[in-house]
Amino acid sequence: MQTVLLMGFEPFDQDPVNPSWEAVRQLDGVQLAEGVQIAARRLPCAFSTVGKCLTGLIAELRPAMVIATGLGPGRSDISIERVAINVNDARIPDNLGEQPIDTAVVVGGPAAYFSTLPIKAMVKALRDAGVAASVSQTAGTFVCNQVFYLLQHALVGTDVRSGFIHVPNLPEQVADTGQASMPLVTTVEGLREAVRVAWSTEVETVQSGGQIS
Ligand code: PCA
Repeated sequence: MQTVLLMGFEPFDQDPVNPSWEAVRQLDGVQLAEGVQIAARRLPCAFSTVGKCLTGLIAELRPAMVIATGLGPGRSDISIERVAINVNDARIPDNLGEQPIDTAVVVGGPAAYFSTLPIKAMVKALRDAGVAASVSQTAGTFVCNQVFYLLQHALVGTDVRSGFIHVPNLPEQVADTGQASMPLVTTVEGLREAVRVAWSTEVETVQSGGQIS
């Protein structure tokens, strides 16, 4: 049996829930193809502990593909991230009260890593399935970007594909602000399709996912 490791985050910034974990937990055990199963795991939202957790999961599960997900407050669609950068610059403290500013994720590491997932094929498949999705050019500079960078750093040179997806808030999280949101059922279906396509796509789709600025 091969494993696709799919991760979501614990709540942060005083939110009682994190839709990334609420969604991926529903996909735990889902069979993607014959002999391929999703294992869903939750990550801590803390700069100092999340790396150990990530490498521990990779060592334990020996996954054939890894996708991490997190909440992107304000995102209006399933955002397939293109690039992780070697910078921590926290606007708010993490769940352990740490707020690194302009530190490296990996001292001496490359400036950035690209996702090794077929990000254009994933966006196309989600849109074809009626789920709003786009390529995102930045995963931010908080814990999600750190995890994305550490993930790509850990798997560079292997044939294990990996990447990161940001998901929107749940409607109930933004009832008082009117920010963008996506119902949980849509996020779950979007992530299921994203993982399925990431697993089964051998040749990336050629289609613009760019932005002017
Ligand atoms: N989102 C945050 C960290 C945890 C999460 O779900 C981020 O985008 O960095």
